[in-house]
Amino acid sequence: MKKGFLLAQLLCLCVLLCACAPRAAEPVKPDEAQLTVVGFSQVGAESDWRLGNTSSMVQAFSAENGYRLILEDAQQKQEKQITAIRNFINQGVDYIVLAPTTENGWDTVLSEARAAGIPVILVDRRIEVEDESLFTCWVGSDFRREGDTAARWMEENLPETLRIVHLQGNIGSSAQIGRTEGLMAALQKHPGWELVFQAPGDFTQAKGQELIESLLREKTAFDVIYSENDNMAYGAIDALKAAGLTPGRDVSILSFDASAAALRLVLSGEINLDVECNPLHGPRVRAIIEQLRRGETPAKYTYVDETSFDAENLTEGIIVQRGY
Ligand code: GYE
Repeated sequence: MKKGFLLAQLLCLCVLLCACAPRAAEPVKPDEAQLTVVGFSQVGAESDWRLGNTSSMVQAFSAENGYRLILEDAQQKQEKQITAIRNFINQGVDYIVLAPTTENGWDTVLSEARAAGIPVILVDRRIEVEDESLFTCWVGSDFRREGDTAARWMEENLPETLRIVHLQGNIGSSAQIGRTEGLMAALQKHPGWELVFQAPGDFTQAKGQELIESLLREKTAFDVIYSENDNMAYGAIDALKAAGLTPGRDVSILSFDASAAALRLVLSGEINLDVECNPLHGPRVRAIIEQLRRGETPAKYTYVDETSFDAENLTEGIIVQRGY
């Protein structure tokens, strides 16, 4: 009986204490209805570059910044992007941001977005449309210039006789088209350069590894791998090492993106040149949307400033500061 009474008293005390205790400060939730809604159709999650790009967009379009981001991953399939854009239109988003898989095939769906009065901002890769007013503007990299940079490095640093293996990105994407054009133009100028193999590795590590493994199995001889992104280069490096070759020495490796992990391989000598391609577009796209909201007209095309890294100019300090 006494025990029961004590228990009841304790319980009352607890209830009282809980009621009086100051509440932990709850974060002030931004008013959902006030947020600007942005539908972002992303290519996929095929590479470190892409992951860096997605997280840059997610950070830039946070609720704290006044946005609600609807992110759709298209798994590298254009049909999925078209469906995502149609869903954004149905949901009545304020802005559509599109990172297009390939350059062609956008006229119809972008006409639908225009009919619905939703501005479309392109990021990263470009598109080919009959009517350029179907999109508001584009921000991204100069992929042809990136290809030319890699080719120039080969001219200046490698012998005049070269057997080249070319791992391409997804065929029809701007990154593939520009980087391939740079190499093709240089091949025309160098009779001693021979293209011994060329195939798409879809920007993935697994495909890069698979392609180099099969070349080594067939005993194809080559001196250089021109890999259109870092992830395919990682796969190529694994395949070379497994065959007892030293990447960067037995076979020169050129790559694109220059993510922190790849720059470490430049420092250790396994990648000879990495051409920078910056994925941190979130703040750039947000600045464009803010311009539009103020009634201003952003530049139709904005190129990001980029460089390239080899053993000559790369430092630990540069790698530490990389955001991707
Ligand atoms: O180089 C590659 C990614 O379009 C620039 O796509 C982008 C490319 C990037 O998968 O890693």
